[in-house]
Amino acid sequence: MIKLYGFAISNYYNKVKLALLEKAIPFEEQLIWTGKSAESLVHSPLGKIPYIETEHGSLCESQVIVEYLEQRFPDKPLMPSDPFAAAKLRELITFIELHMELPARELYAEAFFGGKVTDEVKAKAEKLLSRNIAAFATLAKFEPFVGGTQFTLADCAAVVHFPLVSMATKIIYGRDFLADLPTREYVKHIGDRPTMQKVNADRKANQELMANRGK
Ligand SMILES: N[C@@H](CCC(=O)N[C@@H](CS)C(=O)NCC(=O)O)C(=O)O
Repeated sequence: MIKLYGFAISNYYNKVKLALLEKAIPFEEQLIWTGKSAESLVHSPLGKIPYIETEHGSLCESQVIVEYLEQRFPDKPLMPSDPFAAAKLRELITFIELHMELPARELYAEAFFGGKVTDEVKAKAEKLLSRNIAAFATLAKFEPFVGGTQFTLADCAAVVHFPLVSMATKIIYGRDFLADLPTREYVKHIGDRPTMQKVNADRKANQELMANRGK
């Protein structure tokens, strides 16, 4: 049985969890609040979550994990068999994660965790996000899924990352940088799926658990 390590507030954790649920792969969740324990560092040397344990060993990096799941459990495919069509979806995932979520992540300390981010960091992220989101808009389809007419691994990424990019930019700059894209409707539409409803319900429960931890 696959074991998924991490916590359900994490967007990257939820990306993997959504793929597992969509593919109906049996799995167990193992709640860890940090990937920095000595034991976790063996499985995820950068101390990041999520990671999974399989009977062959452990894997970290969410995209590596979902691609492994896709190959190992070919039933209920979340990627097309055509190499070019699959590559176009990976292109979208790279844009969303490397060029949108990662620059937005620089803002999370202030946007979500009560910290402070320097004006320099804010200015750099603003520049990157403006350029990168405009570029992404030329690639994304929303027909109704981010890569076309089928739900794919690109949706597992998009639906967990878009809300954070929107919220962080709204809080820090007073403007949702994704406002010109139909991401709200898209996230709502994916939110109707029973799999996403479970991801969201577990995320809320995990948020409450986290809030009560210090009490
Ligand atoms: N590229 C990684 C990113 C994972 C990631 O950034 N996870 C966050 C939680 S959402 C984390 O573990 N942050 C702690 C850290 O970076 O030290 C992936 O795709 O799995």
